[in-house]
Amino acid sequence: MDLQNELKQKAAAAALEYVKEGEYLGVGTGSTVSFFITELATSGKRVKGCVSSSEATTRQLLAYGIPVCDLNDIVGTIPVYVDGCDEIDGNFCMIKGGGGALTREKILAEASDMYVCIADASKEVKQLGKFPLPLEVIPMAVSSVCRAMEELGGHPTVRDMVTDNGNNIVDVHGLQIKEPTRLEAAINQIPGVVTCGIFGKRGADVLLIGTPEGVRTLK
Ligand code: ABF
Repeated sequence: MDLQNELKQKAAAAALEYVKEGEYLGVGTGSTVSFFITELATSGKRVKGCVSSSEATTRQLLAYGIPVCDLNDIVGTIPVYVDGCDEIDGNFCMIKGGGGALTREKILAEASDMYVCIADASKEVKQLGKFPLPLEVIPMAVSSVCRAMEELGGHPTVRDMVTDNGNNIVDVHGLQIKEPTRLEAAINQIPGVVTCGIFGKRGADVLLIGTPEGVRTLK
C-alpha cells in the first residue's frame, strides 16, 4: 500500500471511536471511507443501520452484511456521519464531490449531529480552491451554469459521468475561495445547480488527519 493510502487507512481506523453502537450511522463515499467501512465491518461494533451517501457505499456495506437504511425512515437526526473530503481549511469548510456523490453527502451532513471528517494530510489547505470545485447540475442547465461560473471567474469543465441522481458534474477550476460560505450560497442560487461542492454552511465538526507520525485530531 502506498503512503497516502496508509494515511487514509489510519484516519479511517481512528473514526471507529466515534461510532455509536446501536445507533444509526451516516456513511460517506470515497477511498478513505472505503477503508472505514472495512474497519467497521471487522471491528465487531454493531450499528442499528447505516445511511449511505452513494450506490458504491451501499454495495460495500451490504457486501459486509451491514444493514443499510433509508434516510426517510429515520425519525430525528443521525448521531454521527463519517466522510472524507477533497480539501479542508482551518475553519473546517471543505470542498467535496471529487467522487461525484456530493448531493447525497450534503443531505447526510445536514441530517447529522456530528460530521467526522477522515483524511490524509494532503487534504489540509489554507484556502479552498486548488481542487476544482464540483457542482452537480441538472443536465439541461449545464451550458448556462458553465457560463455563470465563467462570470464568477472560474473555468468549468464537464465531467464524463452521470451521478447516482441522473445529473451531470461540472468541475470549476481556478476559483479563489476566500469566503466559502458566501460563495456556496451564491452558487446555490444559480438555476440548475443541484449542489455546490463547498461544504461551508455545514462543515466538519471533527477532523481526523492521518500523518506519518499518527492521527491528529482537531475539533
Ligand atoms: C468523499 O470522497 C467526497 O466528497 C470526496 O470527493 C472524496 C474523497 O475521496 P478520497 O477519500 O478517495 O480521497 O469524501
